[in-house]
Amino acid sequence: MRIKLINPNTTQRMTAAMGQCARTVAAAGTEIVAVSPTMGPPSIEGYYDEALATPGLLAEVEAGEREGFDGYVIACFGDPGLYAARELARGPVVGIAEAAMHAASVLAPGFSVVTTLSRTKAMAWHLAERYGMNRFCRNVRAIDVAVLELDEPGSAARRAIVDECRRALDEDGADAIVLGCAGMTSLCAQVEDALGVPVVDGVTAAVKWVEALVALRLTTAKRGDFARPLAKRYDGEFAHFSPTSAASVTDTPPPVRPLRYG
Ligand code: 5HY
Repeated sequence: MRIKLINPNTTQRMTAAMGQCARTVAAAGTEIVAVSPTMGPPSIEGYYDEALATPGLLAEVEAGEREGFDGYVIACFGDPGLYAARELARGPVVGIAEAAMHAASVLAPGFSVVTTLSRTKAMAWHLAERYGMNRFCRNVRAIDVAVLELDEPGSAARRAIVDECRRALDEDGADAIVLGCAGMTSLCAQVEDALGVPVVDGVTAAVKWVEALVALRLTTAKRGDFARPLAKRYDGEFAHFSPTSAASVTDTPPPVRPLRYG
């Protein structure tokens, strides 16, 4: 199977790091293609960044449909454009916040999110609410390190993440941690070793979730909310985003695959 992992920001070194981590957990028959849009913000650290990252993300999903991808990961903790992407995709589309929160919710009675900037904490709370995770999410904390500083040589990010996680375990009643940034994926194992509790990275959690759904031949429901967008002509710079009524690859039934039960 082929999974497209989309980093909605344009920073290629982050995309490469995510792709590398994704491939360490992918099954033998799973190809991971990690991409970034060519247009948009180099990092997503607020609602404006997120809004302007979404068109490029959706262009990558539409391209993925033409290229025959079986499923998608939206590799940004705000899960930008998730529902719009599901309108375009035939296969499953999973956001890393969604995957990480659900995974943590079956590993512990409660988890805390540790993310980058304080200004994006409310975004994580909104996602917990949207995903029905409020009863599990004990707190959302931030280390106030910029997304693109996480992997800088000599960065204090790892230490800052571990220290904030320790405060979460001591003060929030959390028994597990959700890493609140795709840029933290490479640090997950080190943080978990330091803490001795489950630390969930959304990039790898989302990859395995999409892989499982595709292996079960489960696809996005193409009726109701996630049906293809209604055909209309968009104006101006967005004309090339105009949804068409032409039957697209998403209108064709998924390929028949033997179920992997044996
Ligand atoms: C992310 N921003 O995962 C988010 C993290 C955040 O560029 N990739 C980004 O702080 O919301």
